[in-house]
Amino acid sequence: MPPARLPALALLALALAACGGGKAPDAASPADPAAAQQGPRQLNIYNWSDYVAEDTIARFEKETGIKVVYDVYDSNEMLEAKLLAGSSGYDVVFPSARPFAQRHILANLYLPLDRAKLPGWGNLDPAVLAALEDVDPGNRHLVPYMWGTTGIGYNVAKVRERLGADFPIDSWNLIFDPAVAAKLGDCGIAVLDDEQEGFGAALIYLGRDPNGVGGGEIEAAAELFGKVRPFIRYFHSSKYIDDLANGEICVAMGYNGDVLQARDRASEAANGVEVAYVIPKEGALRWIDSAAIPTDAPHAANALVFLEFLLRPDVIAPISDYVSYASANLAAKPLVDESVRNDPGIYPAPEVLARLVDPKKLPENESRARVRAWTSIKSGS
Ligand code: N2P
Repeated sequence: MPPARLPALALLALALAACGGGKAPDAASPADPAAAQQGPRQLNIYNWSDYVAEDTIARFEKETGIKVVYDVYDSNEMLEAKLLAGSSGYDVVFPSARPFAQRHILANLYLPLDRAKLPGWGNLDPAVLAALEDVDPGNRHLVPYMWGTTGIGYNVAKVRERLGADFPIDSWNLIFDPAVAAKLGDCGIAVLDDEQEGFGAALIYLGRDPNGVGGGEIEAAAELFGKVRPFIRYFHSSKYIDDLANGEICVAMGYNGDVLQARDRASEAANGVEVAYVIPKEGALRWIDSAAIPTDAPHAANALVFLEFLLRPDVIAPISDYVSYASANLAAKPLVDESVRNDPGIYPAPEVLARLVDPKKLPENESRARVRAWTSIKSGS
């Protein structure tokens, strides 16, 4: 079944994941490849929601005979909480590079990869590997998966109706200018429930460094959110996909591929809703998500089999097509659908790429202060 298209199932999966249900250890370890062929042929994957194609998991199970337990999350914090609690039971997880995978590697939460088991490694884009070098020196732990941006998804007709046909839709002002947001509040503005994304976008809109520390960044972002809080319908990191597609909301701070999936869902449903994605002119955060094997993975050998599966161009290209994200697999690019390759929301033009900012690992006390401030921003207190 495709978890990517079934929010109710996804929720169930989250609940099951919370109970740690359904996972049994076997004897497999990366040091013992033969063990991958024995014992329970299982693999426990914890991935972002809406992040594989409909048939990806079934295809892997059919080809390898390994049974997959597939759970989903919609924030790095959920993944991190599981990893830090220990014994998550997961064999493959997909953290964003900064600061998450970076601090997980420092905390020895991931196994070094056995490259001998990953002959497809050479398919990866050297530029993406280089961009991860500071996070994962020597690219020892992370297999880069997809990368993208956090920008604005919107309902073309509803926004135009409220702002006028000539109003340029190219700025974070849709969310952060109280005069603009006030006009859109009635049709619904959604914001990611993620302090890195929330602070990042607010600081970029203010013309400040999203990684800035010690210059009153938290206060400035909180003040900005305070002005538009009455117009924000909710903070959530995945609900906006269906809501945009159904016309339930008209603006969302969102991940590029998720917004484009909303666009595709609307057009498949032929419901007359047109969804578009824009990387604001002020700039946006860029992120890179990777696959990694937790140190205590019960089926680590099977995890390597799955990572090698993902490294195959014939596997990753259809995933890219379905989820509307750019993969880190250079060899797969010619196989990716032309409409995806030519979509500037997926492969931005060089001048847009130049405006993207990588989040950085902030000092611990700053991260904690942001988390606290984010809670009050959301509650409007
Ligand atoms: C997948 C969202 C992944 C992007 N639905 C956030 N890193």
